[in-house]
Amino acid sequence: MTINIIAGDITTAISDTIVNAANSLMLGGGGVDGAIHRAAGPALLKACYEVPEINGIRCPVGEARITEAGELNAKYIIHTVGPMYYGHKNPALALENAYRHSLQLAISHQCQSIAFPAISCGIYRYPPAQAATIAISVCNEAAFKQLDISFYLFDQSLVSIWQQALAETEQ
Ligand code: AR6
Repeated sequence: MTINIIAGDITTAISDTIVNAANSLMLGGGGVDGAIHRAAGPALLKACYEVPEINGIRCPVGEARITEAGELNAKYIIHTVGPMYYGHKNPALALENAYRHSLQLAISHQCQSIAFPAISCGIYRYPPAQAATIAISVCNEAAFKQLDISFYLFDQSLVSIWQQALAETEQ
């Protein structure tokens, strides 16, 4: 297993699966969600509409859903919904679940590589250092050892924070 930390745009990733930080409706949005939908094209939106919905919810917070990847260099997009940091009663557990369910879906679809953004660290305002610790610790679980995991992080401050969290697990 490898964990790579990359400064850059996740829509440029070449990976079996790319994770989207979506919202529960799963029909696109701002941030990385908007970027992924723009780069993937209309096939991704169509695939999202086909995901079963209950009362406007296709993917509850902390869960994950898988679709095709449209024009992106991936077999699949895994859509997960992180918590809004302010307002969720247990944001740490919800973020942990978002990572774990994404990794489990990747494995159950025979993926060898997976690319993540910093789930919840934008519009949902999760403190990045805490998010990084959770992200790295779930990725290090024994069940995911066979995966090559990459984090695509947009700004340099997040890259340093993720590198620090990774270094702490290697000590
Ligand atoms: N590649 C990699 N990282 C990116 C990219 C990109 N192209 N674009 C933004 N980021 P956010 P959230 C970073 O807000 O906090 C959407 O509207 C960004 O700088 O995209 O989970 C959804 O529909 C930040 O570090 O996701 C939801 O409503 C990180 O990705 C809501 O936002 C996550 O920021 C989800 O909020």
